[in-house]
Amino acid sequence: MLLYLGLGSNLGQPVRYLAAGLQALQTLPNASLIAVSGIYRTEPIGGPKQDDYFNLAALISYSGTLQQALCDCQAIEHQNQRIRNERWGPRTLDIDLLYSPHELSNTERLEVPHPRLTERLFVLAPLLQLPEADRISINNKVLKEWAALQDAQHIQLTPHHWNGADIVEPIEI
Ligand code: A4P
Ligand code: MG
Repeated sequence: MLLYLGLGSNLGQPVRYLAAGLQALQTLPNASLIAVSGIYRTEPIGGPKQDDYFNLAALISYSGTLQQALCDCQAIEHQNQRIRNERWGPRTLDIDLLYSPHELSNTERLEVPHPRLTERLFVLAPLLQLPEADRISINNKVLKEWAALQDAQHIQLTPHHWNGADIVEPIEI
């Protein structure tokens, strides 16, 4: 199945954690990385006062169920020193299952589409850079319409990008 993921980090060296997350997804035997968005620096939404986040979205092809994908993503978070304490608190690596074109889940342990996807610019902006994302419709609105409804949330595209193996900054000439 095709699966859109959202990655976020705001502890330690966030860009390194995002790169480690993508590299780990790439090495999963049952997943392949199809596309990665740009990397955004975003103001924290919710939770305590905390540092800015770095967020990106990725499209993977996954052979398995959504529940198995959640387990795989949580294992990757765990390998990256993710400690769960307060909700919406700072984290080294968060991997959320955002959307799958053919799969739904509506349990407490797993809600796909992600329940807060439509109200967060830090998710919508990177997601909209991925293939076919402009066709995703949730509650009768496409993602661009949801993005236009948001109050200003400060987000900024960084010069970092995924080169297929790592997240790099363009070299200045
Ligand atoms: N869970 C249910 N549905 C899903 C899903 N679609 N994807 C369950 C992933 N997990 C899902 O998540 C808590 C539980 O949600 C999981 O055990 C899983 O069974 P968590 O990652 O342990 O905790 P969390 O991330 O603190 O909670 P939550 O509610 O997922 O938070 P969000 O919504 O992910 O928000 N601001 C900026 N700028 N950038 C960010 O990335 N992230 C958050 C976290 C807050 N503010 C942010 C950012
Ligand atoms: Mg999460």
